[in-house]
Amino acid sequence: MQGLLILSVLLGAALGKEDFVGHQVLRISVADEAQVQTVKELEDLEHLQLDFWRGPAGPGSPIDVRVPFPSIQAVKAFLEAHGIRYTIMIEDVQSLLDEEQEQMFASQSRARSTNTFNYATYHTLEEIYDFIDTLVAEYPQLVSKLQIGSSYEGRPIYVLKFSTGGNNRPAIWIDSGIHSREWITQASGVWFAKKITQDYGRDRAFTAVLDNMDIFLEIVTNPDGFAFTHSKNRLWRKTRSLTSGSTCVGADANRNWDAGFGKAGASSSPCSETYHGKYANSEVEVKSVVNFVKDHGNFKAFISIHSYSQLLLYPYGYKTEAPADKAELDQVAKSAVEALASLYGTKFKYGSIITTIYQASGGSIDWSYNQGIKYSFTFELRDTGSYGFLLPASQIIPTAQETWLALLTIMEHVLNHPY
Ligand code: 0X9
Ligand code: ZN
Repeated sequence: MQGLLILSVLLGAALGKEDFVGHQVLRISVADEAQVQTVKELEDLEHLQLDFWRGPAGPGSPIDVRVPFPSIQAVKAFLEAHGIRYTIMIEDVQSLLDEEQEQMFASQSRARSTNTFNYATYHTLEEIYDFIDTLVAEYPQLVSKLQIGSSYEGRPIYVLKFSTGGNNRPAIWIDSGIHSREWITQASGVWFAKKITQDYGRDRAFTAVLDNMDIFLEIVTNPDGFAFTHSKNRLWRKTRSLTSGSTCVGADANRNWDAGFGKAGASSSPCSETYHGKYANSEVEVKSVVNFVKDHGNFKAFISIHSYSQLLLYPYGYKTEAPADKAELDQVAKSAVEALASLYGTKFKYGSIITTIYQASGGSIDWSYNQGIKYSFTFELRDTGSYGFLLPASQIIPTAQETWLALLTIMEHVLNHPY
């Protein structure tokens, strides 16, 4: 095992991957609004190169931030000087990355069928695209692959269509991986795809869903970013588009939708992790979904899967006004998180984006909701910060299983409440 670890570290270095040696993830506990503002001052100091994994939101909600080794002393001194409490959540980010690489390396094998595919490890883009083709070949009556566009760097963007017939049936949209570093989401997407083929005709409730509705699943919504997380920087979040006049790459694809675009809760700086992009739909990965969903015209639910924090959220993110369907969405969310918790006891909070986390403008589910797709939800999967985006592969299957119960709850509700 030690040998494998050394090998993977050397390999990372040889391939010119960004290293995170000595980087820590701090959890900052902010007591009041003044402390929130103080932490936001830190966010504006670009030379510190801080990477906010969670928040800042309001007083009482924890802020998780990755601090590069050279900034650690300064950040800790700043927090202490202001009387702001913090704990170390991750001592050394690189050691988690090394373990992840080692785990992937130890379990690698080319699956010839989706039965022998290893759902309990993380996979590359190529492996996921191979999986998609294998699944389609195995279940041609149930699954087909649609290419809805090409990424900025020219990779195909695929959506899996699960359908038992009919003509443009009411449909459920599910996307994962719009933020490329949220690896648990693409891994869960792969598991959902297999689950659908297994449960159709066997699970009574799910069979009713698929007998009446189609499901469209976009597993890798940001393929350029995902490829980059494997080749160069495990913690890449944005797209990989170039911005003229800036050396910084990419836009936040969950700030680029035409819903409160450019309002508070997104950044106009191309170097920010929440850069909204040049204009709404400037990112082809967003525009491809927008075109597809509009052309289809019969989506009844739109579900975007993110990580982490264990939340189930509904609109809005860009404004405080409650959506017209708030009472119903809240009820559905409550039932969904109860179903989720029933399997392993994992607790999710639920509510609107802006009241539960923070103001976020240009988000996908605000757009879909404003398009008239009533059942618009965002999940933030495991965990609550012990590993954050670096969730161990041993949690992939349990995470996907519990999330599926919540998805099923939503889908059944959609089926039983036609509109
Ligand atoms: O900030 C985000 O985009 C999401 N959190 S994440 O840590 N995964 O980046 C929250 C998404 C809220 N949803 C929308 N604004 N649609
Ligand atoms: Zn995300």
